[in-house]
Amino acid sequence: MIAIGERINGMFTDIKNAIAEKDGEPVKRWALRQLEAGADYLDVNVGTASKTPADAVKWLVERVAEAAPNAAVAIDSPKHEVMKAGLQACRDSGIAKTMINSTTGQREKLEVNFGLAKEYGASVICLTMDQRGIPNDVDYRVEAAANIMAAAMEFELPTESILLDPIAMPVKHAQEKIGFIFEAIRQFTLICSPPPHIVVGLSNTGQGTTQKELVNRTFLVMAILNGLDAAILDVCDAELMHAAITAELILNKQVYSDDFIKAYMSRAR
Ligand code: THG
Repeated sequence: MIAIGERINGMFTDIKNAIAEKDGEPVKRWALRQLEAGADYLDVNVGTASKTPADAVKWLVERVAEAAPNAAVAIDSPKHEVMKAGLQACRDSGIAKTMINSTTGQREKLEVNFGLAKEYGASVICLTMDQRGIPNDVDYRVEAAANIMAAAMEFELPTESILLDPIAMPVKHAQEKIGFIFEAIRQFTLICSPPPHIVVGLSNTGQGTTQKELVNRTFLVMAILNGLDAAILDVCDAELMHAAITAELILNKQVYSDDFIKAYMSRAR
């Protein structure tokens, strides 16, 4: 699984305060802690924590690079100027492996973000929605996904550099629609060969529940069975990571050894 650490996000109070006070320590701590816990990428999201998000994302990326110059970074923003500033900051501070999180499937957005992907050699998370808004069923998601993959081919981006996101929602508020996500994931795996990666923002699902760790963990295992191979998640939740690793093992995507958790953690990244 491609594990994308969710924790450097202005939605969390410590990161919000760090941005406001220009205190790099919490950012550096979370960078190292998440990498230690098995993160392949660190998601960097200013959110609403700053009135000058392009400056704030640059500052966050620089702090991550100070702590971990070999880390891979996903810039998480819907705003073009923030995305561009984040990718440029990665380049300037020596971070070689980058990801765009995210674009929608709207033609203008794809043109802009696929252009950035080529310019910066970044992979791209694509939300499977377009100008029609948040998806409510399977067919819309799959149609958006097919359009995205056709555009990726047109822009000569390899399928391995695309991550389709079916847009996970909270079980608490959209219980009857969760099944759509699994069906969409199954259909995404059939769109082209080799298939693109498939990712969700996992913590969306358990949001607001009293047992969010259990909800997130169970959802993740079910999604992996259906073809999910990436997630933006709490990599520091060891039970969550161990469940994901074990699900992949049972599905024959990891080689068994008596120490399979340790083997996964020491994998090349
Ligand atoms: N898809 C993509 N990117 C995404 C998302 C997605 N990025 C943002 C988000 N969704 C994924 N990241 C998070 C990070 C943290 C939380 C949820 C999603 C989270 N919320 C707490 C909760 O669940 O209760 C509250 C946070 C707090 O402590 O204030 O943990 O879907 N491509």
